[in-house]
Amino acid sequence: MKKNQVIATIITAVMTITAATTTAMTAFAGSATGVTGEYQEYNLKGMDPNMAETKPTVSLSHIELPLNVAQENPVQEVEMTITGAKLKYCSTGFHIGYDERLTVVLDEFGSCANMGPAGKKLGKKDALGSNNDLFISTMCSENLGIDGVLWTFQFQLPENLEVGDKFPIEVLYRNVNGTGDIFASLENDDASHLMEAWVFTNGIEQGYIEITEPEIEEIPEEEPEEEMIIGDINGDQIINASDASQILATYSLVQVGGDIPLTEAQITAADINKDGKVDAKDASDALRYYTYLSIGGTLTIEAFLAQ
Ligand SMILES: [Ca+2]
Ligand SMILES: [Ca+2]
Repeated sequence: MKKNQVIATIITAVMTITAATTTAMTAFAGSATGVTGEYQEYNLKGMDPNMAETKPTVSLSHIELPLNVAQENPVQEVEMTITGAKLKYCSTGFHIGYDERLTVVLDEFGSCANMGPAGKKLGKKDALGSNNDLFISTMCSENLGIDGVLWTFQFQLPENLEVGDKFPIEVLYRNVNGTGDIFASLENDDASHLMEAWVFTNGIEQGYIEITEPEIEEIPEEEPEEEMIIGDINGDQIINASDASQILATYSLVQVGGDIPLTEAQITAADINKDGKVDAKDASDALRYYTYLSIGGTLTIEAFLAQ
C-alpha cells in the first residue's frame, strides 16, 4: 500500500466514528459491565490467527484504587500498551469504549487521547464519540510503531464512589460499512493481515478501574509514656545518691554549655522542687531525701519536701 493510500485509510477510519457511535447505540443499551458499546466480531476471512508471525498484545491499564485514594484523585490515567510488535506496525485504528459513569477529560488542546512513547514517530488522530467511546488512529510512512505505551486517556471518576465499583475501559472492535479497525504494517500484506487478525481475536487485554477497600492509614503506636518517680532519675525505682549525683552531673554539664542528656520524663523526675530547672538544689534535695530514707523515713518525696 502506498503512503497516500495508508493516509486515506486512516482518514476513512476517522470519518466513521459518527457512524460507529450510531451503531453502538442501536446495538446495545447498557450492560452489566457499564460499557455501552459492543465488541463486534472480527471477520477472519478464512485466516487462522495462530499462523501470525507477529502476535502483539494490546492491553489497557488494570487500575485498583483504594476508595480514599480514588476520592482524592478522581482523574485517573489509563494507558494502552502494545507488546510484541516492535517496528512491525504503522497504521492503527481502535475504538475504545468506557463505562458510562466515567467522563473523558480533554487536554488543553481538546484531545481525548495523548500519544505515548511507543507512537513517538507516528502521525495520530483522536476523536471523542458521543456514546461513551472514542476513536484513535495512527499512520506513518514506515513501520515505526514500537512496544510500550501507545496512548493515554484521562478519565474522571464519578462522585459517590463505593468499594467494589468497577469501571471497564475496553477496546471495541468495530467494522462500520466495511471500514474496520486496524492494526497493520505499511505493507498491509498477508503477514500484516494475520497480525491484525491475532490482535483483534486473541491480543486484547481489556482494562478497568476498580475501587477497593480504603487504605487504613497506619498510625504509629505511641511509645508508652515513661512512668517515673520524682527524684528517681535513673529509673531503678529507688531514690538514692546515684540520682543525686546524676542530677548534679547534668547541672554541671549544662553550665558548661552541654545539652541536657535526659529524656523529657527524666527531666521531670530530676526537677524535684518543680521550679522548671534541673540544678544543684534538686541534687541536694535528692541527697537529703535519700539520707532521710536511710534513717527510717517513710514519707513520700513530695511530702518530705513539703515539710
Ligand atoms: Ca534511682
Ligand atoms: Ca529544680
